Amino acid sequence: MTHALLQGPLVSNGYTLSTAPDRLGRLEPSDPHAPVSALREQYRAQGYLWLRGILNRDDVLAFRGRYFAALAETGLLAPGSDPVEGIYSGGGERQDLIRRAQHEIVRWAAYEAFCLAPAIWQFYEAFFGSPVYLHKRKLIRHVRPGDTNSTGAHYDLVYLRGGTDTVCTSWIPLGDTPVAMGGLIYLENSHRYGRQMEADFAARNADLPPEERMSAFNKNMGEVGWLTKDLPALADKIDSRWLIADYEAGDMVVHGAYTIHAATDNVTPDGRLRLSTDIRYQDVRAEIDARWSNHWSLDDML
Ligand SMILES: O=C(O)CCC(=O)C(=O)O
Repeated sequence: MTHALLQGPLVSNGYTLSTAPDRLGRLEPSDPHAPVSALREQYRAQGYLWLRGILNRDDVLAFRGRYFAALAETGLLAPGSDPVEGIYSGGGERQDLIRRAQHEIVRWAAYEAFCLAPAIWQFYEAFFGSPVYLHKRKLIRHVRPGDTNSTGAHYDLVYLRGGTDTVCTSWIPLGDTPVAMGGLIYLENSHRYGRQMEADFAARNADLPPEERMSAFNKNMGEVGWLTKDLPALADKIDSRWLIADYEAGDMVVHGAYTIHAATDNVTPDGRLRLSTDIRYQDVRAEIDARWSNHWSLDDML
């Protein structure tokens, strides 16, 4: 696969990210084979780990091919193209068929097996120092080139308040995902700020009935649980940098429940769809958010 280099500005939901060195930086890579004590320390300091090459590249690419092959009848892919490339048709795809296929894909044994790759659960088992639980609710998403809707700034505990705040998210690029394809970006050192924000929300949510209190969609929360779509303003507000990365198939980033992250638009000129999955792991003995015990569906309100 080729790497499309970034040729223009980085944009998210219509907001252009500043390229000033105090507003934009690069993710720090980690060696998945480093001693676990060093990885824990790096995670504690940074709020994330970018584990380069933790997964077998060929397995990841095979899964990318399998996903797009399953969408072959939807009109998403350029006619005659190889599913593993994931080249966008340019329009006219059937959203109803895509949704139906995605509901099926999150139930595939092959997807479950991918999420349970020994490299992943063994990493977490060492990292947590305990047996590991994988949440049943798992998300897989493709992003079309030219789509101007990207994930807004948020931290994950907003959606997982019914369980432990030591839960970790694995974001796995399913295919090479250079910056131009709009991979996940992190707000540097934001896990401390996220913790503070959650304490503020908890105070404001205190009078709500229990179910509403933990909802990402209650009256005190922003649009779909996001803090904002205006990524540059948030970086200014907390005087921080958005961290970007050229991800490769085989990489996995791990982030904590308070680490603020978002995504940028897929502006790759080569027409490739960004594909990724985001899935959650935790210590099996810690509190589990029961709302995540079902497969993802469009209307699950989480
Ligand atoms: O892939 C994305 O655009 C968002 C993923 C995300 O928010 C997460 O991994 O928690």
